[in-house]
Amino acid sequence: MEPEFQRPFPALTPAQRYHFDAFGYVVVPGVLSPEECTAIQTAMRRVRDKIRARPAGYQTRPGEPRFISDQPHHVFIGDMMECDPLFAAYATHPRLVGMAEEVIGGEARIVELNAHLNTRSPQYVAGELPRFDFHNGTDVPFSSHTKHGLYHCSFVKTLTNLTELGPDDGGTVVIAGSHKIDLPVEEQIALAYEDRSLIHQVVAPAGSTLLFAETLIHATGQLRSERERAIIITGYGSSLFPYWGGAELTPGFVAKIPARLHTLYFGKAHWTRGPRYRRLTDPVDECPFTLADGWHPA
Ligand SMILES: O=C(O)CCC(=O)C(=O)O
Repeated sequence: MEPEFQRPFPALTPAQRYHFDAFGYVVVPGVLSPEECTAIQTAMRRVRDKIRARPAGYQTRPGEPRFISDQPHHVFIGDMMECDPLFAAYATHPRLVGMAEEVIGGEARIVELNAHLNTRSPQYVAGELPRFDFHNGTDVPFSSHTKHGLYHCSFVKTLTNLTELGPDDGGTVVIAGSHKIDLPVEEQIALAYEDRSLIHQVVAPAGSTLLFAETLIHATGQLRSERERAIIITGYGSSLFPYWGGAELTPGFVAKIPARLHTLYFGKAHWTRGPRYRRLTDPVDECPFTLADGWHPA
């Protein structure tokens, strides 16, 4: 019999869980090693260059990646699951799945996998207070619940920065605490611009993961430095969610997915969502998972 999908539970320390509950996000350092960050970044740049080299009018074939957005200073890559084994390994990284499940409060399925490579925008004006493209992915009353006093959200992202993020390097910005506030998003954004201490920005070493609830209002930060930012993001939903990350996976790829990952890739029907709940003081499961423990399709 095939072994079960081993992933940590709880995946966060009590302090990390408390931070997540208070602010709607937590930054977990050291999820990927420097070598893993370099390998994923190299694969992302290779994919970007390959897409850019396509002839005009190229029709993307099933299983091929595409740009969701293509600007000289910013590419947003979608449909990337099949084009490099490292991307699938990232989406199935046991520690990241464990973090997502802890927030969901049940089994996760992958709903999207994307990457961004960006440099300073040509619209950047030094000294001007930045405005951001703030949004959230789901609304508070529909996607939130609590258990044992802890907040859960049925749509979660694990966003890992593969490059160092200093204060000028465009780390993700969030409106802290907005994951629990059932008020119009536009009103909350206006208030955050009035009191910018509500806007938190990710400043973190490469290999850190921003784990956040998609009820949290967030945006790409303002990149002021000369550096390129590289991030990779998996969206996970409760197991009864559909996949909405672009084209369907190809039958050839689907045939290779091991049985232990079927719920993670395909979800499952009905409300049998595999509840997984912790209490705040439960200690973190310290089992050391690396990218090598993710699934690398041959
Ligand atoms: O670029 C970023 O830091 C944020 C990405 C984002 O907005 C998203 O994944 O929904």
